Amino acid sequence: MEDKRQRARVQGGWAGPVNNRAASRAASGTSSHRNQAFASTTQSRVRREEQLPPERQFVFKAPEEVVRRPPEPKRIENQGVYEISTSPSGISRIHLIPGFIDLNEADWMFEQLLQEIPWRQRTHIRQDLSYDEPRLTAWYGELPYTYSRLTMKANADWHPLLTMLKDRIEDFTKHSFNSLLCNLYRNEKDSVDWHSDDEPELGRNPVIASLSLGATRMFEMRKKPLPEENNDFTYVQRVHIPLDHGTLLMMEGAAQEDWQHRVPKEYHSREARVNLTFRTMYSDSEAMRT
Ligand SMILES: O=C(O)CCC(=O)C(=O)O
Repeated sequence: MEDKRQRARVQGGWAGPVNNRAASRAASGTSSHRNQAFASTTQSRVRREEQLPPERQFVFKAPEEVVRRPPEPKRIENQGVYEISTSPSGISRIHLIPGFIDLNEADWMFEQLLQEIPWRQRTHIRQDLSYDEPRLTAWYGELPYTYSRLTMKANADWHPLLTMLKDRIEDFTKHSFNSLLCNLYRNEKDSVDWHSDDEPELGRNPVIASLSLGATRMFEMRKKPLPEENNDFTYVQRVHIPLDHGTLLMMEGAAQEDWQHRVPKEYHSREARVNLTFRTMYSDSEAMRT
């Protein structure tokens, strides 16, 4: 037993008996003595292992480690229809149409919207603190629009260019819209934070048509985590879509129920960008039926 305790277990087999003279020289002597002692024990161990039948030789297997990594964001930049997920609430679909408005037209439309839309700065109140939204907005439609406890009074008089764009988008998409949220990002510091367009007045599975003019900005989407993830977004699926001058983006199906989106601030300077999101708003009782 004593002898056993003195021996070290090495790579699955018992090491040979310690060479006492070499060991005591190694303990008290110079480093070259110590190296010699180490070499001789290693050699005797290798010799011993060579003598073991293969089934008794130790084979090192690294433990299978479960490493969980956040998935790489999927980048969507080409024209097409993309099913970005199929559950838990059904199919979430993105339809991207770069160049929906050609560049020359997009240039004058952008200038006109910049000058002629009644852009307003809105203020939010969160935990009794008020702060300015990091962008300017305007709301068109028959009904006021409430989000983040802020109600926007509707502009009933649509600018003729907005009516023309609404008609063009309706023709192309075969969906009709009665409301429009206009966003003006003055520069790279303007943004919109993570949210879903899931207000009850939009009904279930709303179709949102979003037209971008001006500077290219990244539109980011992230999937809402399952309940067992306790609201932790670390490992959720992500989609990045660069939205440039004249691009139309459609979000459909469960894209609001199962996903959130944002336009983050940028670290490099950006010119202004106008974004128009066309939607359909229902009165309370209509929304209950959709
Ligand atoms: O500017 C954008 O592309 C997105 C705007 C947006 O998320 C919104 O109006 O709800």
